[in-house]
Amino acid sequence: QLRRAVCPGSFDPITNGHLDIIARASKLYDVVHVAVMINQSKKGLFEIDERIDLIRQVTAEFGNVEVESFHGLLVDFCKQRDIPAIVKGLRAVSDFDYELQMAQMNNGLSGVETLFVPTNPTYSFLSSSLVKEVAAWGGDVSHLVPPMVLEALNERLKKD
Ligand code: COD
Repeated sequence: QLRRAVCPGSFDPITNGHLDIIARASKLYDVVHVAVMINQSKKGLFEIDERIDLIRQVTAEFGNVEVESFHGLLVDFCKQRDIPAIVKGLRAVSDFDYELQMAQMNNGLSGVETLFVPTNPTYSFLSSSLVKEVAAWGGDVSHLVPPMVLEALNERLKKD
């Protein structure tokens, strides 16, 4: 049986920090599912399909990453696909409180385990929202996102 894990998130858009965690998970598991979780109360910069498209392109080289969106609870995504493990990056203690709560809630709901991977220190300050804010004001984020994402950001921000 294939060993599966999920890397969930909003990925609006995917950054080098996300990509590092997905790459490391893809070495530990046979299949890594990337779940773009739909949050209707949060209007993103990128449409769900655009996020999926970018993630597919930048993870293609790993060879064992499957990308899809999901509307609902992460534990239901896991149940439907027989995924026993969630892999999350931890940036700093500021992530820990909330991540611990979610891990305990998810485990209590369905028995799914959460595994934390310490972020590459190069990316410990990195988030999609900071990338969007810096890029919107014309700051250089070329070292923080894959080239394809940089292009998509520039294209999107130019239109607004
Ligand atoms: N370095 C390392 N890892 C990183 C970095 C970085 N610089 N940035 C992000 N990450 C990792 C983290 O593990 C993070 O959790 C994940 O990538 C996703 O990040 P974002 O910002 O794209 O996504 P979030 O934080 O908005 O994602 C929250 C979820 C969508 C995972 C969560 O809300 C969820 O599971 N929602 C589904 C509904 C549900 O089940 N709710 C109940 C939860 S108990």
